[in-house]
Amino acid sequence: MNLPAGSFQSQLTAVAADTERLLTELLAAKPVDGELARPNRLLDAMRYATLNGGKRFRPFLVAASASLFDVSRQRALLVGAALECVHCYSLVHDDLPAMDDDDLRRGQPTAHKKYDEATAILAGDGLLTFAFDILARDEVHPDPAVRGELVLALARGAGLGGMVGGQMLDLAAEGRFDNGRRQSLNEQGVATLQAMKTGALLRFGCIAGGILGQARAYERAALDRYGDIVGKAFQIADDLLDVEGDSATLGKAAGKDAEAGKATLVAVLGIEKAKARLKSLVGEAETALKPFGNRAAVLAEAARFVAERKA
Ligand code: GRG
Repeated sequence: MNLPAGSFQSQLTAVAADTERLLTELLAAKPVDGELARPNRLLDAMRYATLNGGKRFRPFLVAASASLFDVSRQRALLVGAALECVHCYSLVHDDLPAMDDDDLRRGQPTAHKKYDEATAILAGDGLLTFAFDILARDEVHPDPAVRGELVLALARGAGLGGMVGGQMLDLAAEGRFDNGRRQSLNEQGVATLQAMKTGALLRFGCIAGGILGQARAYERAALDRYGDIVGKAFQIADDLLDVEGDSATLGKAAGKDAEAGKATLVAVLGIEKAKARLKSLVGEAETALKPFGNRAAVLAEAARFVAERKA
């Protein structure tokens, strides 16, 4: 698949700027229909958690997959903004003392450091709920069945059998429960944990374009496969960065996984094998995208970006 040099980066930058604008509008001070008030401190913390320079890779996945089916950009951006709200909530809660206990996120104090724990918990709750508020809006799609499908898919990706479930498995593997006994996981166990914790939201980003575009079953299946592969690659790259990256570039503490004895594929396979796995996943991503031909070149490039990212 061929793509003019720099296309992926420029599309990512454009989606990031549009998402920032849209989230700023959505999180304005004025209450919308059905709301009584938007308390200042809560709104401030929700804005702090979302409008702070994330890569916006998930909204990019929605925009790029939606563009395969000529979906309007505004609709894709709204779904991307909803997904980003869930992602940002998960980061706020993941940083809390009861979870990863981090002081730094995206190069800034974490939400509970900037505000306080109660405010950070409520900001996360507010963002999670807000995601579904966005998806339920008429502007997302005129057909309520499409909106319902998006709501269901995001709920499944974010919840019990997705990200939240994956986080629970992660904490158990770390030895947080059961008197500190670590639940040792084999390669398959680690892969399942990561597909849930990290992969499920990325996968939603990829299939969302197919839902919005009312794509055919084989096209949805191809996006689902691609999303699964990108999720795996994203997590291996993240684990490698934790081992090899530095905190200044990452904007968060490095080296925490080994310190916490986290279940990662890098820990199970070793660095060299993990790197080889990452490389082969990039090839698998290209294969998954074959049904779309050159129109999916930017998604293939995105898989390479995930594998090679430095932050
Ligand atoms: C607390 C319910 C709950 C879930 C936590 C997000 C998460 C699940 C754990 C975070 C641990 C972690 C670092 C996972 C690796 C994948 C990941 C979410 C990385 C951060 O995503 P990026 O790189 O971040 O897209 P930006 O800042 O660019 O948005």
